[in-house]
Amino acid sequence: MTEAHGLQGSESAPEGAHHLTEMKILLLGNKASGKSASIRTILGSKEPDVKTAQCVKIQGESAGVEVTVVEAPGWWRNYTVKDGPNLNAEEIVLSASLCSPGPHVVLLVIRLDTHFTKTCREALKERQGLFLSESIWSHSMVLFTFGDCLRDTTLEKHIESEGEALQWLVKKCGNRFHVFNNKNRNDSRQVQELLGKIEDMVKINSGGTFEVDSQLLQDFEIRRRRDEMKAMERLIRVQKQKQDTACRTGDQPQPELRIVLVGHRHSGKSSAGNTILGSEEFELRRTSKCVMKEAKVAGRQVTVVEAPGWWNNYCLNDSSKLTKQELLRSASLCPPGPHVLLLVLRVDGSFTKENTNPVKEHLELFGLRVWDYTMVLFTYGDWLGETSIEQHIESEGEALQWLVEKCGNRYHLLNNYNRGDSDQVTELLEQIEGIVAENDPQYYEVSSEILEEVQKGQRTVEENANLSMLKVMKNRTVLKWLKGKVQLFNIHLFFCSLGLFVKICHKCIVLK
Ligand SMILES: Nc1nc2c(ncn2[C@@H]2O[C@H](COP(=O)(O)OP(=O)(O)OP(=O)(O)O)[C@@H](O)[C@H]2O)c(=O)[nH]1
Ligand SMILES: [Mg+2]
Repeated sequence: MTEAHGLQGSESAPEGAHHLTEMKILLLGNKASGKSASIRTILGSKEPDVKTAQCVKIQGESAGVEVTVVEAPGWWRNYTVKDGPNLNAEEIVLSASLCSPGPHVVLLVIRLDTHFTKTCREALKERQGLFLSESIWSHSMVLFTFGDCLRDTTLEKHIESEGEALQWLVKKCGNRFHVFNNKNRNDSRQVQELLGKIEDMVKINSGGTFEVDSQLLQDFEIRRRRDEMKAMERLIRVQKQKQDTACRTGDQPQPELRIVLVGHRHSGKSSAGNTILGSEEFELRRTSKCVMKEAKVAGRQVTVVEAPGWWNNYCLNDSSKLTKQELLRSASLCPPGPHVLLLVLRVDGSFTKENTNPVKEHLELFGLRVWDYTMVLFTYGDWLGETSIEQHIESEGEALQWLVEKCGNRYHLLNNYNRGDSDQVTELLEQIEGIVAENDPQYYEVSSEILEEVQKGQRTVEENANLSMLKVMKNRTVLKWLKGKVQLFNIHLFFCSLGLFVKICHKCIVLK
């Protein structure tokens, strides 16, 4: 059984003696911190795990108390607000409006089994800061999850051993904390004790809830509605574009499609390649060279080339010669040229002004015409949940809108974790066929200058590799020769010493 601790210096209400008849709880925490599991523990429900992209409100009864629990979507544990998409920050603030007039408690959910670093603290502090009120801290409590990992130590000792970042947080929450073992849902005492601690806190706060500034909420709601409208307009525009091209092309699929995947590192290029081809063709590990795979997909012969990614935010000058060389080579690997370049971008991160130049510079290596053949391929569709990709584009702001427009308003969303959804691939292929129909020539022709540059670069790389190989071999021969010499010298030294030794012995015998 998990021991429940917390609220140092004050007794929590005894079991079953709750005075509040209604309790509003808001859960905040990074992704996979155990928010949904904790809600199931509180309400004794058994719903399966789903990733929460939007805030979720669940009502139920727990220990005789009417409980409203709201879960705000999480963030990557090391991501500051700026690193995450705007939608995530918006949802966090709007989550408070789901428990009007405000939550009695904000539970900051933290896993016990992973180190709580300073970066984690900053990320959490920034989310609390979104509500623009210091008073949120007097309504906050740390809820540790993974209580089963505590084993034979106490929570107090864990906090002590974790270091300054966690201690700061616990102190900021007025030393209020509690632990859940979400694997042991039958242990109702852990829930009883949590509700007791919340009641005690509410008493200290004179029964009040944490009320978010209504103007702030209103501003967010207005912004949300504006983005929803713009998202709808974009969607209508895209549908019209698709209808127009369908009219021109008919329903005939292209017999062959050639695709190049480009984007920054870890953007999901290999995973997207696998989703498109319908099997694990690409290894999910970094390669410094292009990889080409092909398969029959929905009646078409599809070739996919993955170009090595550049570091996010690296301008062209920062990228290595090899990366640039391979980027250019990717287009020549599917002769006579790719029908489309899919620029892979993740929807679980932000896309700001700082990201535009790196993307532009790397793409324009192919020449300015490249934009006619480029389409944005968003990955991590699972993180969007119910939110449409159009809403993500609108809420993310001008930089992403600029990029999408630069690609002629062509974009598609993939969830690489849902390989069973073949519709997402067929839709993508149809959209690529639309691009083929619009473009003349139908594929991106690699210009002779670029080809020449690629060949020249390749020759230089090969020459350099040969030179390095020769150098290594030469060094090895010299080393071998030196080793031989050292051995000879050692043998010589051995016999000299032996001679000396025999001479000394001889002298000693003579003297005796
Ligand atoms: N949840 C989720 N994870 C994804 C998705 N797509 C990719 N990933 C994960 O993101 C990580 C990076 O994916 P990769 O496909 O290797 O990315 P990449 O762009 O090929 O990476 P490099 O080749 O190293 O630049 C892997 O852990 C994938 O499992 C997605 O749609 N949803
Ligand atoms: Mg890859």
